[in-house]
Amino acid sequence: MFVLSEDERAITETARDFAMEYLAPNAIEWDQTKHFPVDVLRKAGALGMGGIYINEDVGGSGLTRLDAVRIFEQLAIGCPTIAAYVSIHNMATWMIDKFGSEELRQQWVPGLASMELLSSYCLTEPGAGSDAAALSTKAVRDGDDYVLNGVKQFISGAGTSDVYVVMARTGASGAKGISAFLVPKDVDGLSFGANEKKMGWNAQPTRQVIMEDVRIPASNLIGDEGNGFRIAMSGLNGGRINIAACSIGGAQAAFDKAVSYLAERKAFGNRLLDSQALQFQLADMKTELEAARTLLWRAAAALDDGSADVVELCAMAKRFATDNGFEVANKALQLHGGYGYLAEYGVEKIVRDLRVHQILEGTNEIMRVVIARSVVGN
Ligand code: FAD
Ligand code: 2MC
Repeated sequence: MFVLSEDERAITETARDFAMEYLAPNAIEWDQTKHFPVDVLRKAGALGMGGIYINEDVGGSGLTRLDAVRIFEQLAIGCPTIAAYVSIHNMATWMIDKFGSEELRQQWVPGLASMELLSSYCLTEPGAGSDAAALSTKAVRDGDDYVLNGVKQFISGAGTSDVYVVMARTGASGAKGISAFLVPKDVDGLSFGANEKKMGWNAQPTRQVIMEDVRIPASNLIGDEGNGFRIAMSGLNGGRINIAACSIGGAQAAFDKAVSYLAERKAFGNRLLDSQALQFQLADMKTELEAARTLLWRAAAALDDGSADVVELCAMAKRFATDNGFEVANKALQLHGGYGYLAEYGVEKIVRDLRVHQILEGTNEIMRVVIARSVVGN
């Protein structure tokens, strides 16, 4: 697992080359202008990055979760925000491929895998975030249709995405009353809130998704009625390790910038890089990144193998990589002195982008809830 085959190396290099050519040179400007680069996403799609672990019969790349986390790390070296959107798109697309009917798969997944179509994942609501099973968006069966009413909060890609994977209540309260639906963008009654003003993740939109008597065919149900929460959580296992990979990539970029900066910067008659105090900081940062990456690969391999402990391993990797990724990026900023605080050096953007990884796809407190359950057994 730790020594990459020739194919695995080629896949990682393709992602790195793409990130260096299309993401890194534009990341600061996209952050400042709040530009969501759909044209560049389509280029990623053409390289197979819209359906990384999607089945090949519907246009996916058929790769492993281990391949995916290596790809997301490379993309995030170029821009964590764009890498993270691509990861959410892969998660939503995978849910349709894995749990959707043959008809839904054939109709939607080829366009999503190529990123001609973009997708969003809609679980969170204004009144239900961490306690996702308390969601209140309703889907009521009416003949051959379902009619959806409710509001989803903080939806990444909303307003631009063509496809919304929406978790809504079809039954009693709690997790077992939830179902998953594919809601296309052009349906009547679907609208979007204002683009939120955020600390980071500025190169992708975050909006409410508002459903007022949205009518969709019953065939847009993903999986069975009452299975939506489990489907949503299964998607998030992969989502969590992918976000972890985005933190490692962002932190690696900030670390590399710090090393280059210290090699250039002179103070007290020497290069700052010659200071052993600073070298020790770099040594610890490098160790933390490598430890996070090792745990991440372990969790990804568990997901590939369908191991019994996959849920807690994904939660551990998400918690550990997003906390340490943020800390490493923040230390890299400090090592740049005052220049680290300036936008043009690109480090403060990484710190702002990585901060939210500790909050979304399940807060790091919720990751501890999940891990602790595996300890105490409930
Ligand atoms: P709350 O659940 O209200 O939590 C508040 C605080 O209490 C947190 O610190 C939390 O950790 C803590 N807390 C809550 N319960 C417990 C507990 N039992 N034990 C210990 N501590 C607890 N959601 C989507 O569905 N799709 C998206 O695309 C999406 N994109 C997002 C993009 C951005 C930029 C942001 C900021 C959020 C996004 N989210 C998305 C929502 C995100 O998943 C939620 O914000 C997150 O799950 C937390 O929910 P909350 O904000 O309601 O916080
Ligand atoms: N993988 C597979 N199945 C899971 C699972 C997982 N990670 N977590 C729960 N389940 C199943 C669980 O096994 C149970 O199934 P069954 O009915 O067969 O027993 C069912 O789901 C209900 O689970 P719980 O009883 O554990 O549900 P509970 O209400 O206690 O909540 C908790 C579980 C807190 C872990 C869950 O609500 C949670 O993960 N909250 C955080 C929400 C979150 O991550 N939001 C992210 C939104 S997306 C985002 O931010 C983006 C940027 C895209």
